[in-house]
Amino acid sequence: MITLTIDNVKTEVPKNYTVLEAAKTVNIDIPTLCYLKGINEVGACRVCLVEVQGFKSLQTACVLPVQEGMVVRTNTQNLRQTRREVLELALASHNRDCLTCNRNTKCELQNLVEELDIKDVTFENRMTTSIIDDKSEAVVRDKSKCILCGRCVNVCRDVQKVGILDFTNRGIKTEVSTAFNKNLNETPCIYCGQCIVACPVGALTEKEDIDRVWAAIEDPEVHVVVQTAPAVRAALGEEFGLPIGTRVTGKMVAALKRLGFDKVFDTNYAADLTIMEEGHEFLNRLENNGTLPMITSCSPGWVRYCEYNYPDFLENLSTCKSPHQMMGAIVKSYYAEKNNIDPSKIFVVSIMPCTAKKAESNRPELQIHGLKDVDAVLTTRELAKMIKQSRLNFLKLEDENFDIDLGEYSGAGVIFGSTGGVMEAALRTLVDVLGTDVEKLEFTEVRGIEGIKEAEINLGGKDVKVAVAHGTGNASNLLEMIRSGKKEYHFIEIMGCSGGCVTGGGQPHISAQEKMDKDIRVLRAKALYEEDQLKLFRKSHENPLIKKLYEDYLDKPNSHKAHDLLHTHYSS
Ligand code: HC0
Ligand code: SF4
Repeated sequence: MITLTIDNVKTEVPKNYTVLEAAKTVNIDIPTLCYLKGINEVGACRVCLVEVQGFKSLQTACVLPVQEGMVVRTNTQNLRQTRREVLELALASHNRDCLTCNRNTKCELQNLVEELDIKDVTFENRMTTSIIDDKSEAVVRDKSKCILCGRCVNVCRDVQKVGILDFTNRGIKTEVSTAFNKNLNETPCIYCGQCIVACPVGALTEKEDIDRVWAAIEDPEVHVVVQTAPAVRAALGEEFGLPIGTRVTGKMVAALKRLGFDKVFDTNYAADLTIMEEGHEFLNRLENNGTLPMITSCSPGWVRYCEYNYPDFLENLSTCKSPHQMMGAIVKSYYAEKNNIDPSKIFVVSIMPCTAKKAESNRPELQIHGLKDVDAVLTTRELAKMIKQSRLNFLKLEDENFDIDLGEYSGAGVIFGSTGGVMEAALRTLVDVLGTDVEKLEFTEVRGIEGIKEAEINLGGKDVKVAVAHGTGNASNLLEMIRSGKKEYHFIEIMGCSGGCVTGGGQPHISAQEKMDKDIRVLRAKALYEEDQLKLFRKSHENPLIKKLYEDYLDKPNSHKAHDLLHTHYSS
């Protein structure tokens, strides 16, 4: 341990701490801008400057290791003035259309400007017009807002192992760009949106689709059905000031009904359906020498990653459509027929924690009878905007239930939103179907935030090896081990984002300062595991509405009709 003094307060910290981390232990929040814990610790922006006794120059706290007897000052007139100058320089090359910016009131730069009470910028602004790439279906970049912090570069390269973004040019011409300055849609970007989540300002945002959804709602000819992904309920409340990971399922449903959607269904229902289809597909592969390991295919960021980087594993992907696409297909077939509604007059909206789902819904193979399964995808953040536009008092809304037609779901469906959840849901059903270890309900071996998790489960007398990876960087590590023969598995869950959908690219923004001492992956996942415990049915195959769907319409899992509606293929 190391003892040091920060602003006259003595503290003892582990010797691998930085001054920034040490200050936290005595409740001193040194301001930061480029810093993002574990991802971008580079001391580039120089907002975290501190004075250290014995050093002539100011030091950057985020990369400065603690030393025995160190004496640090974090809050002097000199430091406040220097930080102001550093920020003024950043503002001189930042398009300051704050009032109409997507990140207005949620911008880490704006917050610092307010804190340091900057009233004027000494330097001339050389960035007054937007430089926008909005060609992709999911992610929009505005270079005129970029402050060169490097967070997006590092998350894309090191966490996701995609490497679309990097610094180019030198000096005043430095910018973050793609190779050859191409638009994102001309690169192997997987649209995971992790760069959006990392960005402290409005340089990266999702491609919004709110107006098209409002137009559908207001069209009396159109029957508008909305569905919500598992992870949305664990984060939407944050947009209304609730603590991270507060579960707001009932309020979310009430809000959607007030917004004017004709039906409010839950993607969890379709998650249960996915388990029926995917579970049986797995058994089929296992019993008939099919391609193994079978790998889940419900995360479109991961599917794109596989298509671009590991085409030799495409055969391993489950042929199941992702749950929200299955829901769209069921709404435009079974539900439409049952309720005598012309499917061409149905508009399906998915509320997702994910930006890649926007592009997924446009894939030409994800259609039924020439109609898209899903017509529009909005992120959790976009839903919050619609609620705010409607001036609903979200916090005062009384809880309401999903519409019963396609709104019942099991606890297994809920946990899909966290890493390991799809695997656990599948195992709950597989052990029941195969008659082994039927008492086992919670598979904690596949829970948690370790990058790659493994378990061995006895299914009908056979030891089945499963693995779970989250974040495409971890997925890549796992696939490399399989390729080289170091590891062998039967069944694998891969989610494109670290933590699974709860930390998808469309979830509410949390500042880097808050992320320093909270793991939002854990807090939001907890909300889902709590909802699982509250459910009457906790296994997908026990969902009475899913049983009825097979009895009335699909016959049995993987039937001809189920294949037509619920399965797909991939392309390299
Ligand atoms: Fe997910 Fe899903 S769990 S991908 O993360 O499988 O986005 O929440 O909706 O479709 O159900 C996202 C979340 C979903 C789908 C489900 C799956
Ligand atoms: Fe990289 Fe994902 Fe951002 Fe694309 S969306 S640039 S893959 S982090």
